[in-house]
Formats: sequence, C-alpha cells, structure tokens
Amino acid sequence: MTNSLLEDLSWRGLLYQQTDKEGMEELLSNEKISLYCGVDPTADSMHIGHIVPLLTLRRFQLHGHRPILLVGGATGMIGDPSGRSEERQLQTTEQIDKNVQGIKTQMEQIFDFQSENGAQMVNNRDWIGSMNVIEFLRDFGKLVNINYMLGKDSIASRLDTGLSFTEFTYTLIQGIDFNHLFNHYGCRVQVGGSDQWGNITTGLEVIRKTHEEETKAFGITIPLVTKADGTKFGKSASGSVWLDAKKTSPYEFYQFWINTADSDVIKYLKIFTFLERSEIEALEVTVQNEPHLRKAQITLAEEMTRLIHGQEALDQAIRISQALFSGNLKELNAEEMKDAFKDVPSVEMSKEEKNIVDFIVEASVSPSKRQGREDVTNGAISVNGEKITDVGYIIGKNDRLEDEFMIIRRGKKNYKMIKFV
Ligand code: 545
Repeated sequence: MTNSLLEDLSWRGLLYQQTDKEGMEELLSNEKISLYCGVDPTADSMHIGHIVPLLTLRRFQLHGHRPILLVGGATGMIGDPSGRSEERQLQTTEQIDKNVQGIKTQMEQIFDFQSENGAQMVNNRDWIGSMNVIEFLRDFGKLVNINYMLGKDSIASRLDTGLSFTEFTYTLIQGIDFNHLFNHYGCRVQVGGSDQWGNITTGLEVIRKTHEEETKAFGITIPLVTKADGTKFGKSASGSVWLDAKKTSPYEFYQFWINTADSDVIKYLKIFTFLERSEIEALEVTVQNEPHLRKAQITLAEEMTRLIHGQEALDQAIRISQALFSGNLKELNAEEMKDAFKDVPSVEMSKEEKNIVDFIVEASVSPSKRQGREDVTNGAISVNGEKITDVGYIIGKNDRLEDEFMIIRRGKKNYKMIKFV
C-alpha cells in the first residue's frame, strides 16, 4: 500500500527532488508518518500553483499519513527570498494576520481534520515569535556555516542584486520549524515546490546537528507545473487563478480548466485530481480518439471546481457555461449574467428610451445604421438572450437587468455588456 503511494506520486510526475529515496521508501512501508508543508501569508488567498504540494500532502493523508499544515505567521514577517530576484516589501502585522485567516480557510477545504489521521494546523509564530535573539544565535545560528548558507540557490542568486540580512536568515528559520515539528509532532518529511529545496535541506541540517544518532527525516520537492506551449501556467485572461471566489469566480475557475490544451490535460489530471490511474488512462484515450468532446477537460474542470468551491458552485458554473454556449440566457439570474460576462467588452449608455437600431449603433454593436437594420431583420441581434427582429422596437426599462445592465449579442458569439448610467 505505502510504496504504491510513492509509485503513484512518481506516475503523476509529482516527484522532483528527494533526499535519500530508498530511506524514505523504507520509512513509508514501515509506518504511518506525519509530514508537513508550509505556506507564508504573503497574500490573503492562494492561487492554483500554490496548492500542488498541499494536494500531494492530501495524497499522503489518503494513504493513512498525517498532514501538518503550517501557516507562516512568523516567516511571513520576514519573507522567503527563494525564487525571487528582489528584496520583499515588509508587510504589516495586521495584513499578515488577515492573510493567515484567508489561507487557513482555504487549507481547510482540502483536508480531512476529523479522522484518525486528521490534518493538524500550526502557525510558526507560536514558537518562532517567542524566541529571543540570544537563543536564536546560540542554539541555531551556530549550527549553520556561512559557507553552507552561501551555497543555497536562494542566497547565491541574490548576492549580486542584493539580499538583506533579514532575508538571509529566512532559510534558518524554516529549518528551525522543521526541527520543531520533528521534535514536537514526530514530523518526518517536508514537502514543497522545487523552490523550497534549499529551505527543506536547511531543516534536515538543523535536525541532523541537534540529534545524537542518525536521524531519519526527509525532504521532497515537486516540479513546477508547466504548459506545453511554454507560457506560464496558472494565468487566465484576467490574471492569476485564485482560490478565493471573490477574486476568481467559480465560473471563471471552471472555464480556466475547461480551456486546458489537449497537450496538457492529462498531465493536469494527474497533478491536480484524485482520480485513479485507470480513470485518467481512460480519459487519455478519449483525448486521442475524440478530442472534440473534451471529456478530459470537462472532468478536470468538474473535479477542480468541486474540490475548491463545492458542488453547488460547480452546478452554477456549468449552468452559466451552457447558457452561453446555447445563447439561451433566460435561465440565468442577474448575478450569473454579471459573472458570465465579466470579461466581455462593455459600454456605458444612458437610460433614455431608444430605438433598437439607434441603440446598437451607439453601443458599437453594429457598425452603421444600415448594417444595424439588416442585423435586426436578419435575426442576428438578441437582447438578454431574446431575439429582436422588429426594427421599430424601443429599448426601455424592461430591457435592463436590475435596472443596471443588459447583454446584447450580435451573431453567434459577439457579446457586449451595456452598463446604464
Ligand atoms: C514557511 C515556513 C516553513 C515551511 C514553509 C514556509 C513557506 C515557504 C514558502 N512557500 C511558498 C509560499 O508562497 C506564498 C503563498 C501565498 C498565499 O515561501 N518558505 O508560501 C510556496 N508554497 C507552495 C509551494 C511553492 C512555494 O506555499 O511550496 O513552491 C509554490 O508552489 O513557493 O516552515
């Protein structure tokens, strides 16, 4: 069972670097362990790139191991230089506390906290926050050599451009965390993205130097998620894909996954979903034989939206997508319409009554009056999902949704949102 976990992780492409591969295989086949992953509260929400190590921890949990979820209430006050070319701006304590709340809520979404191996949440401010400077320097600073620190990528790569003493010490603080969790929670493994390798190995160094016999702690890193076309993963038209529904609506979230390229979709099913190997392999066949059905993309979008936003939000996202696809907007309520047309070009118009042809020309839906008349008679124009073919039709109050906006469609796919002012 347990070794099949590592095999599964490897099949999913989730293993990048590992310290003592055989040692960890042996550990996992002999016992159920505790393992951890940390997230710093540098924002009030994670985006989809951040959750890959957490989903990996969840895979361990499904195999009987206990996840420890660390939020960096202390490390967030310093700032991890890993993977960054510039010094960070310090955040206020209030901002960090607010962010901690946001991240905790999102972590709770992914894990089971009830079962025998239920997840545990910790905040490193609870042990780092009360440590004094003498203790830091005498108990831990002595353990790491400057030369050793300078060998870390996150430090070496910043020597030319600049790195404060504050950020320089970051890796040691994360190292103290691993040691603390090793001592107090029996934590044996730390998981992180590939940028965390230096910090994870600092922890192993601290553990090794503060314990007598050969200690058994391990680190794993996970590769960066890439896209076949070489562009950056995790961006939609409107920016990062956040877990927070207020930043990225469930519909946009759903659409992001639906739009995955055929060349990426199987890889993402492996990395992000808990579908079994046989199910993913069956979907792989459909990508080859009937790609136009987009079964793999639909499955990916459904799994991810359900995981992060729940079944109800998924149902709503599907409803919006179907309404847009069929052009039948009548089934949507005003909230759903706003969501669906968030990225659609919009124009502001006054509330005064207007003939349909004049209206669509003013809104630049049709380029000229002549074309506008033609569009209406041809049945190419619909207002809030209803076709208007009468060139004498007057647009008025009843055409405004919530007295505020309106959706016009010209032809099959050209939508415009009208905002009334
Ligand atoms: C702090 C103390 C520990 C262990 C870990 C940490 C955090 C770690 C770190 N991780 C990254 C992070 O990003 C901010 C998220 C904004 C909400 O900085 N030093 O906190 C990312 N991490 C997930 C992956 C990562 C990493 O949360 O590990 O590689 C991104 O994929 O950058 O004791």
